[in-house]
Amino acid sequence: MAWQGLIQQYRAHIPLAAAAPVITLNEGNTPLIRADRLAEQIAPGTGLQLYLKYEGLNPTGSFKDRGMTVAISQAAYEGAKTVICASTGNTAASAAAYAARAGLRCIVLVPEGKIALGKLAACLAYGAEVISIEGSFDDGLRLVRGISQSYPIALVNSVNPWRLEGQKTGAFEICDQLGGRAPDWHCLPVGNAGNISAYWLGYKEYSRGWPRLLGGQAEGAAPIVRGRVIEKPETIATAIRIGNPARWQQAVAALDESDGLITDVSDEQILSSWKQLASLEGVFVEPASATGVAALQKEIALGHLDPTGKTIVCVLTGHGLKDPDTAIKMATLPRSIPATMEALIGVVSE
Ligand code: AN7
Repeated sequence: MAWQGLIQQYRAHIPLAAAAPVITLNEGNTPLIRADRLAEQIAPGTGLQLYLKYEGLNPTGSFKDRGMTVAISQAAYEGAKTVICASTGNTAASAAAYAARAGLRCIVLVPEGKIALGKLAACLAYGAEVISIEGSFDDGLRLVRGISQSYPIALVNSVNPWRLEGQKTGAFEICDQLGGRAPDWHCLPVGNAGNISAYWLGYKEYSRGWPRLLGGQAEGAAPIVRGRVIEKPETIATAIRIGNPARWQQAVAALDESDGLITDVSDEQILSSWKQLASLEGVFVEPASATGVAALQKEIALGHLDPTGKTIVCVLTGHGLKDPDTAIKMATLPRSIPATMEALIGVVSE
């Protein structure tokens, strides 16, 4: 049967009431792409089998749709009229889309000047009420947690357990796509730490084996790596510009249980992996999404992770078109030539 979204596919694993409406955009079922050229760059001659779980191909361009289909379905079932979230951008775009589909009012708080253009454009198009706050994501999360306690407004950040119920299905898909087994290592960016927590739930629940988790944080926004709140997080990877992750303890528990690692990578390392993904594999992601790959490269180089003969999955969390500004800033801009054959021949024969 045609794919109708992850609730339909995995309903037996998701504790939604039978009478709950299913608000879906047919999210999930994203490709697991073999990345041999990238593997050869980062671990030559080791037989590393590297795969990319391309979550940017979800309906609003990020992995957030997995959790949002469930959270908005549950909010609609509970009779909510308004949903709210704080966001670095992707949660906001996803909430806005699913809320539109469910006919709910949607309010999103974003950090002023620190949301990528594609995310803002999408939120506005979906008709969300976008509020720019003079502060960080962490300030926004504090505000929406407060307001949802005293007003009849459903909070759809990943502190909402229904979000994880949807996001854990990424682990189910990876196991299925690998022929019924978990990878040896599972690498991903860590911001508010919802996704790493959800993947670990998913692997445990699906029982096809357990990978070791490798989390990557940006150097200027690495509270879990440093073991302390970062008051003013900074990174070019604005999606993970988060200094006090809501699911911090759960992420640490998942890392411990999986015998995993968490490490920080510089913006330069993130952008280098971001560039390699596009130029070696044809996979265009937003910068934050390359953080898992950058963390993998770093840990292999340091000798903390032996890639020999291993199956390793990197989750690419958001699409490249989310952040066109960074892509253009990083690029050599197109050259201009006269519209003549002579000029073109001059270029191709250089
Ligand atoms: C592309 O949208 O927090 O560790 O408000 O957009 O589960 O937070 C985004 C997070 C990784 C980190 N990659 O995931 C938000 C938000 C991308 C992201 C993360 C985010 P979590």
